[in-house]
Amino acid sequence: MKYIPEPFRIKTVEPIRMTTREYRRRAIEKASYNTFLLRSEDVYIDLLTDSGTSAMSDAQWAALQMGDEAYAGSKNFYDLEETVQEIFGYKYMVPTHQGRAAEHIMSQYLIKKGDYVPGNMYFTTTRLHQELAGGKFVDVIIDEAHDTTNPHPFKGNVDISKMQRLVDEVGVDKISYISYETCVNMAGGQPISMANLRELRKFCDKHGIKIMLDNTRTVENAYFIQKREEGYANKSIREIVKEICSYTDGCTCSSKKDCLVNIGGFLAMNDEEFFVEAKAQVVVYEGLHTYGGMSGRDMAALAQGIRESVETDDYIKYRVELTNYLGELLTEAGVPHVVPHGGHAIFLDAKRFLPHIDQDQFPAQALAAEIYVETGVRAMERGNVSSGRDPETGENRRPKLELVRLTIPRRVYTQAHIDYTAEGIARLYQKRAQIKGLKFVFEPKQLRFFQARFEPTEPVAVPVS
Ligand code: P70
Repeated sequence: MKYIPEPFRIKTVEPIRMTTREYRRRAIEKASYNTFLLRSEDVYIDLLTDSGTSAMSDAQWAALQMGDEAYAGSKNFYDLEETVQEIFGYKYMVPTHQGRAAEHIMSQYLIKKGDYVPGNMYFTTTRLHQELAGGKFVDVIIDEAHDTTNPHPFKGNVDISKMQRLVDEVGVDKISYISYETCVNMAGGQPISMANLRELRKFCDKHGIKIMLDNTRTVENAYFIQKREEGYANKSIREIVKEICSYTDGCTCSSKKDCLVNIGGFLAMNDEEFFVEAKAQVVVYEGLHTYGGMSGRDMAALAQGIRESVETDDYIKYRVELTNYLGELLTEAGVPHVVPHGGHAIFLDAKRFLPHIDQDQFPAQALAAEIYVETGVRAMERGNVSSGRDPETGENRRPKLELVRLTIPRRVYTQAHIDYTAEGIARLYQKRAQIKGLKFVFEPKQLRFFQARFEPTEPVAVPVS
């Protein structure tokens, strides 16, 4: 099995604690079978998310000491602005405290009530802000993305014929922009190809439609392009990232992922009018336009993180290949999961793992809970609970993909942690018939997955180890 040794050594350690199965059974009951409600202290290996969970480098920790905490005009803002211009190529940038704040400001400006917003699969916060602005999300990702076994190398691609159909049906005036995500999270961390983006650019130029990038995982996407797409093997990650951004009109970014920081985000664009309005909105919701909800030191660490993410190609290779290593171990053990393996996570296919549980009894939610009890590893549901209810019918959306995400934080866990995780999940797979479905006991109206509470549809038989 191929494993890429870490391109760093460890300078600071944070102890983590192994608990007993009985302890974890009580902990998950207290958390009402929602891994978001577990205490971090009760988790051994935390694969809930790659968001804000990266280990910062010594250079980033040093940058924190250089924070200029002036209310207005912090030098760290200007450094961040220059870094965004240089690495991503956009003319203007407004910092925000995290990605969804950028989505909020962009959606309010670009979407008119009754508009349609096509996108290569939804993301939870992105779609919610589109809906809150009066828009309707339309999925235009290629069909292959909805099939967990399809080996297509660029399952994040947009199906241009679906875009054409939307234009024909509703007219370009009713389309706000296309929301284009790199390494599509909900599809399993699946990349887009440069060829697809180029073709989309042509289509959008013809119809006068803007392309707004979700830039959260563009560096990971660049690695897949370098590895898989003809003509890119000798291009650097930095060049590929810049080329991706060059075909788009602006971006939202959650800096908590590829940009290697624990908090932060930004909104960037080339259109000056949009920039003026974004600055006006950021002071209402975030803070002055030269900090947007971040401290000076946070902006310093972010600028350094952005530079590091593309400085050498070694880092991103190690990062994506570590994820792949987990996927390979699960393949060997016959555990059903999304292929090809994504950049930030391996996604277990809960429909195939637990075929005896109906989707309205939330198999992915139940599986994430049982993985925790079996191993102390925390994962995240990405299925019917995350997808929420259709605002028109009020029914659960029952998405095609019912997944559990094992998300790898950046520069945090070693090969031994990955081995341990894969062994535990393979063991649970052998006992899968004992796992029961769940029902809601508390269901929040928006982004319900974060705080929802559940109980088993029948009492859970404690699996015999
Ligand atoms: C995750 C996180 C955040 C995210 C993202 C993409 C492609 C925007 C954002 C928002 C955190 C998360 C968010 C909602 C549900 C579960 C988890 N993804 N676009 O774990 O950015 O969190 O900074 O506001 O992946 O995948 P932010």
